[in-house]
Amino acid sequence: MVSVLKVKGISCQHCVMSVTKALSQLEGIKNVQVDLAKGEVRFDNTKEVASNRIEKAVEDAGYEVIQV
Ligand SMILES: [Cu+2]
Repeated sequence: MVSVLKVKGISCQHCVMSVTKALSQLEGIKNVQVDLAKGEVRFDNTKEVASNRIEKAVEDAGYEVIQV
């Protein structure tokens, strides 16, 4: 299942790396791709990881999920 999130605060390549790393560490999340211009994060959610866990990972990295 491909999921797309809108994430607030992604402003440079460093942010892209941080968010990618944070999400990639969750078991079941694969192929994380961040669109810097749109502030969109796409990934394969292979184990139907709960959205609150995904949001928490993003928030722990210092960003905010504004739309799931
Ligand atoms: Cu940045």
